[in-house]
Amino acid sequence: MLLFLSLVLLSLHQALAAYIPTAELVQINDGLARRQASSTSSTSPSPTQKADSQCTHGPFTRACWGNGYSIATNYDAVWPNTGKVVEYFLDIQNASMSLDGFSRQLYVINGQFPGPTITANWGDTLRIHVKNSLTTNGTGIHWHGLRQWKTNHMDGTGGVTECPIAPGQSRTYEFLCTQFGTTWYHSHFSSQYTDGVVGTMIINGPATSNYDLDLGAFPITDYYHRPAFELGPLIQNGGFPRGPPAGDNILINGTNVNLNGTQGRYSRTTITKGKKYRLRLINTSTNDNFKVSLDGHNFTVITADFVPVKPFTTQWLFLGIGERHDVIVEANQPIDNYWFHVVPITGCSSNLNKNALAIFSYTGANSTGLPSNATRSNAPSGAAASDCNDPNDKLIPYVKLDVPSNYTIPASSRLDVGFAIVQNTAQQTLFQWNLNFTAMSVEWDRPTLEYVFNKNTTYPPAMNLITLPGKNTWSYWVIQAVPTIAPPIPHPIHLHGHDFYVLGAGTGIYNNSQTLNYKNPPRRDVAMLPASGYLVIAFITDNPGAWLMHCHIAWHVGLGLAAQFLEQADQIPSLGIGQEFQQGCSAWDTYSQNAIFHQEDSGLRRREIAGY
Ligand SMILES: *[C@@H]1O[C@H](CO)[C@@H](O)[C@H](O)[C@H]1NC(C)=O
Ligand SMILES: *[C@@H]1O[C@H](CO)[C@@H](O)[C@H](O)[C@H]1NC(C)=O
Ligand SMILES: *[C@@H]1O[C@H](CO)[C@@H](O)[C@H](O)[C@H]1NC(C)=O
Ligand SMILES: *[C@@H]1O[C@H](CO)[C@@H](O)[C@H](O)[C@H]1NC(C)=O
Ligand SMILES: *[C@@H]1O[C@H](CO)[C@@H](O)[C@H](O)[C@H]1NC(C)=O
Ligand SMILES: *[C@@H]1O[C@H](CO)[C@@H](O)[C@H](O)[C@H]1NC(C)=O
Ligand SMILES: *[C@@H]1O[C@H](CO)[C@@H](O)[C@H](O)[C@H]1NC(C)=O
Ligand SMILES: *[C@@H]1O[C@H](CO)[C@@H](O)[C@H](O)[C@H]1NC(C)=O
Ligand SMILES: *[C@@H]1O[C@H](CO)[C@@H](O)[C@H](O)[C@H]1NC(C)=O
Ligand SMILES: *[C@@H]1O[C@H](CO)[C@@H](O)[C@H](O)[C@H]1NC(C)=O
Ligand SMILES: *[C@@H]1O[C@H](CO)[C@@H](O)[C@H](O)[C@H]1NC(C)=O
Ligand SMILES: *[C@@H]1O[C@H](CO)[C@@H](O)[C@H](O)[C@H]1NC(C)=O
Ligand SMILES: [Cu+2]
Repeated sequence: MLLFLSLVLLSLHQALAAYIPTAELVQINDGLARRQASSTSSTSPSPTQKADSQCTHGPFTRACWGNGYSIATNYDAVWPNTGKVVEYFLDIQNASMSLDGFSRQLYVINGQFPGPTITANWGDTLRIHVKNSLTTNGTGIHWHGLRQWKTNHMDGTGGVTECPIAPGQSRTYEFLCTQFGTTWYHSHFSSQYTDGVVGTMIINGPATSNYDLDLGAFPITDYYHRPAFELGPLIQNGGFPRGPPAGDNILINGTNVNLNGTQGRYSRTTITKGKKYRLRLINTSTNDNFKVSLDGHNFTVITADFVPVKPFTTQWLFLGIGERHDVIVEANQPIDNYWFHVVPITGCSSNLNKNALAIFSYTGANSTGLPSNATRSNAPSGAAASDCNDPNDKLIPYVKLDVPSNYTIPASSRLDVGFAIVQNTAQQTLFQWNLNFTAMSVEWDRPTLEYVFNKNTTYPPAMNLITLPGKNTWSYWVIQAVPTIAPPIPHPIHLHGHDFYVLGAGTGIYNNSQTLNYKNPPRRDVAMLPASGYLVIAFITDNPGAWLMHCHIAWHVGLGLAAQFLEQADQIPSLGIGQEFQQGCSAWDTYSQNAIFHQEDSGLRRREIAGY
């Protein structure tokens, strides 16, 4: 009883703390003023705004949410549970499509690319039915950045948290939206997402800056005219000795004109002068890092991945693969058409040497016309053009959380990134990327969770498994790109199951003398490991499960650049996730016995060298 009471008091306290957004952010409104103003724009009359007593979410009170939740809520600790179930049906199909004037076979969701935007509110439960209508591939959907608190088996990572979904089979993924913001979902079955199995996700919640309208998700990706299942083995067998091939195009919100501009179409977004818009930028690339900008307009950045940040303004914004930034765009320029630029960064791994364009059209401008040169701004030059680091010093989380600094990172926490060329038993040359000297490879029919359920701790070395048995223990890692064993390119490092803390990133070898930021460092689920540099991250072991950590360059994870953390394994059986897991594996076992095609890469690598 006493425990119950103190829990109630604790949550009341948290709710109240969450209720009062810190003032620097919102110019809050009263009901009357809100009705008078027509826009949140600073160019229209903007009376001093105050939140109503309920702190209701609205254009002038984006920091509010309701029921005691607001932008000040630490969603790692507390979140609403609306009891509402939002259901989606995703059918993964094999279809011939032309996205940029070039027709090819793609694997797409419900016949569209990108797949449908999955939308829910903070605290809703998503129930998503995924059907595999492909005939010769398994599949599985990973909900990128979703914490999957106590629902590790919903993480959609074949060979780690599930057996792939066999052709003709379905799986229902169900999980609570404890976070809010913008993300994407994609197949984690080898490099299948490169061939189209990608969609966007929006979980509505509060924001650190006001805006009138939400333009929704704006995914940007490199695009290949050859299938990933053709390129992958070539890359692995040394067919491209100087690195993976350049993409053929960049798709912005699913479309673009072809390289010579003769076919296809530009993405066009309509905006109205005087309004402020929220635009959700998502980098869903396979290989290329970009910078983006909109001619004549600034971006006010309000999130880094899911994590709300103190707003900051910039003209050009870097976006690593898997990274998201929600930005506010104020339509405060003369009515016209404006180019939106996507510039691959030469200093990064990007091989594309072509910039891509989309159009933002003001209402009243020629809705079929192209922007005139007069409005065009220059692409970044000099150092800015080759800088592919995250703007970590600007990514200041709105909810301030610190990391204990009374800890010296031991040498055993260093995970080296390396590259190797090896030969398998068939005397084939194989390119590998490795983390801590192992190129990870999973076995689709023996996912990590199966080892856990069988209490089998004889993990093959190729699983690259790191056990984290402690509960609520801080875990610190130095991801180190070693110049002598790896080509000097940056890697976007992604961790499942956590928003991690970015304590530091820089060039050179980390040796405990570099300054780390323990006070409210950036938190996010993807961070750039600089070329020949280090990335220091931390997280708390508060989410039992097997969580993959990998480079999000699809070719690199395909060649093994990954490890997995097995967190609090002894707690996993009590999560009650065993039965669904077993059903998926039975269906996969039946299919895979007679399958025509077999695993060619990490799954995430070539099977014959698993165990290396
Ligand atoms: C897609 O369709 C093509 C042509 O019918 C077929 O060759 C291929 O195996 C199919 N792929 C999958 C994954 O179902
Ligand atoms: C997936 O299907 C494609 C053919 O559509 C095939 O080339 C590839 O090997 C298949 N991959 C796996 C792992 O089944
Ligand atoms: C433009 O590119 C397409 C392939 O993307 C090609 O088929 C076409 O011939 C090219 N046209 C011109 C005028 O170069
Ligand atoms: C992206 O494309 C979809 C589908 O065509 C469209 O509904 C949406 O408005 C576009 N988003 C933006 C920001 O232009
Ligand atoms: C996407 O990420 C990749 C790899 O980190 C990067 O090369 C590319 O520039 C990013 N794209 C955008 C639009 O920022
Ligand atoms: C963009 O931001 C810069 C620097 O803060 C500022 O000088 C400029 O006026 C802004 N431009 C627009 C169009 O808001
Ligand atoms: C709008 O742009 C199209 C394409 O450039 C052009 O053909 C048309 O004449 C323009 N319309 C007006 C009213 O300027
Ligand atoms: C716009 O600029 C491009 C590149 O600088 C040039 O090729 C083109 O002729 C210009 N167009 C106009 C209408 O000035
Ligand atoms: C670090 O400090 C925290 C309290 O701030 C304490 O709980 C923890 O035990 C300390 N850790 C070490 C390694 O001294
Ligand atoms: C444990 O896993 C290893 C590696 O996959 C396997 O060889 C062994 O048979 C398993 N042991 C049991 C008891 O299942
Ligand atoms: C890294 O690899 C070494 C050598 O295989 C191993 O001893 C060590 O435990 C690994 N590190 C972690 C964190 O698992
Ligand atoms: C640690 O690294 C820094 C930066 O590369 C270097 O200046 C310093 O000499 C190194 N210290 C030691 C003890 O190796
Ligand atoms: Cu990489």
